[in-house]
Amino acid sequence: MKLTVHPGETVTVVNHDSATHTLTASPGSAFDTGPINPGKSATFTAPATAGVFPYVCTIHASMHGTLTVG
Ligand SMILES: [Cu+2]
Repeated sequence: MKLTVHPGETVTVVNHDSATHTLTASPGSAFDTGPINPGKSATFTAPATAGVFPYVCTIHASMHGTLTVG
């Protein structure tokens, strides 16, 4: 999934799935929601600098996307 946010923005992630997921910057450590249980949400602060930040779900290796900050 591709997401686009503004630098420093507070981003809320809602897990609409039936499994627990994370949204974790990788490579790097720019953001990490930690585990988000089904039906729950988590917030993180977007990086303060513009760029494209790949992310993964640390629980499901096949799940990944990019967060574009600009
Ligand atoms: Cu997952």
